[in-house]
Amino acid sequence: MPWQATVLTLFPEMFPGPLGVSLAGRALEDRLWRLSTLNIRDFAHDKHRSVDDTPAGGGAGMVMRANVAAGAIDAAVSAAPDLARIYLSPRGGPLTQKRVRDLAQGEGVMLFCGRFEGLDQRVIEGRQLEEISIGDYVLSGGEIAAMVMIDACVRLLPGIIGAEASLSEESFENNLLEYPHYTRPRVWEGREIPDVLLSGDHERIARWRLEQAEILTRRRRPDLLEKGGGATERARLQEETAWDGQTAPWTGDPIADP
Ligand code: 4GS
Repeated sequence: MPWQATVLTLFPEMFPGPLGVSLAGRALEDRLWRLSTLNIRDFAHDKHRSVDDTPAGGGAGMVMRANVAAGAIDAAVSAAPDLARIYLSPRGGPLTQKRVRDLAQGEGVMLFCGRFEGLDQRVIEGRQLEEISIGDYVLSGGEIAAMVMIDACVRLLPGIIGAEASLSEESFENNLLEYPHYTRPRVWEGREIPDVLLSGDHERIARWRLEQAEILTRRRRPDLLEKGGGATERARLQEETAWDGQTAPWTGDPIADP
């Protein structure tokens, strides 16, 4: 069975939306992953099919009803019992590349998209939903957050990106922001591609890129450096240039550190 995303939403017509084009869209056509939506409103009981009600204790806005939400969740779980059960919410733990990697390696995700002020707390607890946030801002609904999560997972599925290296070198896999990228022409509006990138010296290029990544990370995201940003890259480069104790294969003479 391919990786599965089941989205519970009041607006199923929003899907696949952007997930239907480019990398994710092609992969969907190729059946490398599966998308299904459930309309939460189909689980409403009353004749007005209402899904929300006024908040207990008063206050602004509306709350998604527990029984309606639970009906949708239970239907999704009985169709696909082994998916991670997630409620997208700004109260959740932050979505990280590590969580994305783990989710992409599993069977798939069931994503509950909230609208209004939120979902009755008893459903979150009673159905053991994991709350995840895509960032510290407030959306009008969980659908776009769900698309963000699905997109981040799908691009990691086996068979989707050819170049594995382009995945392991990118931001957050190593707690470093990415080094700057360039392509032709060499000069554009008077701005040149840094000479080192045209030198053909792969060792120097690797060092320059690491240095640029570290400068950028220190300036913009010092919190990533605290988490050990760039440690593995520094170790790798160190190893590649650890002349100490090496001997020349042709004479056996010790090699002086250049
Ligand atoms: C997020 C977020 C979000 C919160 C949904 C207010 C409608 C809205 N979901 N990460 N109710 N940030 N959800 O803003 O995941």
